[in-house]
Amino acid sequence: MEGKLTEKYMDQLEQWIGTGPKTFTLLYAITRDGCDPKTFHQKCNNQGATVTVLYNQHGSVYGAYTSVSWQENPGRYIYDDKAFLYQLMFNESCKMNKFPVNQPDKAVAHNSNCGPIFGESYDLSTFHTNINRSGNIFRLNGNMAGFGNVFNNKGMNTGKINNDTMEVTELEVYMVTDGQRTKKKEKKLSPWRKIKDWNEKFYNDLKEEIVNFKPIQGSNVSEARILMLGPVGAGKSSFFNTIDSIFRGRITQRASSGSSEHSLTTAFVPYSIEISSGATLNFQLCDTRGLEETMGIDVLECNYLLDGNIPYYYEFNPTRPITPESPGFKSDPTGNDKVHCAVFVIDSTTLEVLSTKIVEKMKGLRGHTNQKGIPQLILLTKVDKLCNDVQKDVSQVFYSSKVEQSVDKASQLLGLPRANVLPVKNYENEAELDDNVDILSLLALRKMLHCSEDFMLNMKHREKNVQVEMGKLKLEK
Ligand SMILES: Nc1nc2c(ncn2[C@@H]2O[C@H](COP(=O)(O)OP(=O)(O)O)[C@@H](O)[C@H]2O)c(=O)[nH]1
Ligand SMILES: [Mg+2]
Repeated sequence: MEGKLTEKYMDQLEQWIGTGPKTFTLLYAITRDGCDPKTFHQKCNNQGATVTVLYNQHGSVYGAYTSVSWQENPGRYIYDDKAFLYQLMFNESCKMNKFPVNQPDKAVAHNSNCGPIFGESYDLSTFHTNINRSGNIFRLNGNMAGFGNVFNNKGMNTGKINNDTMEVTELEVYMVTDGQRTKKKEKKLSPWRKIKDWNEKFYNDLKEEIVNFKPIQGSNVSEARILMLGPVGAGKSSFFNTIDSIFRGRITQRASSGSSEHSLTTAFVPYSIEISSGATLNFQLCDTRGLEETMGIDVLECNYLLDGNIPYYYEFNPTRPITPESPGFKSDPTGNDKVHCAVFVIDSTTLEVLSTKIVEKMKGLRGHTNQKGIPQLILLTKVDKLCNDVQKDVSQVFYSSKVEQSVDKASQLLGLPRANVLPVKNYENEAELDDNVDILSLLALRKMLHCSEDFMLNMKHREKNVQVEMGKLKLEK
């Protein structure tokens, strides 16, 4: 029998264990073998390193790894400095966290009367009698009352790991041995866009890179200004909310999103992200009135936006576009006011039916943006709606041919390179964050910051060259 642990989660466990490729062999499953300490020991003793995986009815997956063989005796703690607790899913969403051991001398407890036990009284204990099944649920009599005693709980409480219940639908123990797995067919296919290993480390590195982002020195810019442009309902506000949620650690809704025929956002709103330390990140995502066939912002206004002429919180009025005489119009904008990266936001499910008028409008905007040398990207939203596999698991996005086709189409539509088309799935109906959604959005944001950086560098060099030229002219006089 094969277990329930998917390739993706084996990849993550392998990375956490950190000593090269691993194979996972199912030794024990309570749905198959019964939930009983005796059977657990019969199946799992003397098998070397193992990983214990618990699955509950709320869609949470968590457990622990130990590098030491299980034994019946001696009924006391065993030293294991490589042991860790972990979670892989919470409430149906991908949530990858490793909780390393702080006191290795109390990492595991071996006892003939108990199932797997980790930590002191107890970070995680599973069961200590025979447990009968009720329906498809096993009410384990262990607990996580001591979560954080021996393992570093990273400040999290058990509510966010096991939903504060020891009811499970399955508990599996896998033997972990060195060796390359023969991966399932889907994984053998190569992705259409290659990115680094999709795991917790990559996630943390991405986040750190974005937190540490600083505009190019000497460019006189204090933060990157990213302008989002696109039809109503494309997901501009939702993208900001998604990024904000990632850095706040919970779902947030600072930008109002929803459906309405005309644009919900009628002003020019620069959004900044504040992280838990109180620091503000060095970029702004600017939300605008949507592009509409007749109403919405027009090309001239967009030109002003790109040049930094339009004041913050300016209310667009489709019947009366802004002019240099309008109150607040910034006639002498600095490099800081300028837009450093323009992002066309397009709903991937509407690519086929986008009206030619809107496409023409976007192409017109692209022309202006090009002239100014401002880098342009396409944010292709709602890719979850294109492909079932992606809807179930966003980390499959670069393996999905439907998403790939959509990226190709978007790239052709606006005449931008494929690499500039960034597929995303925004939070829209979720109650909890999902690490895979986060990774994909952070990838898109990082690309926006890289492009802004390129533009700032060009701006800085241009300024320098202009000054040199002017110096020359003065000398010649
Ligand atoms: N399934 C799905 N829905 C999305 C996504 N992004 C946005 N939405 C939904 O699309 C609608 C319009 O989004 P909104 O952010 O208000 O678009 P805006 O007009 O461009 O600001 C809202 O109902 C969102 O919940 C996505 O990536 N996936
Ligand atoms: Mg909006």
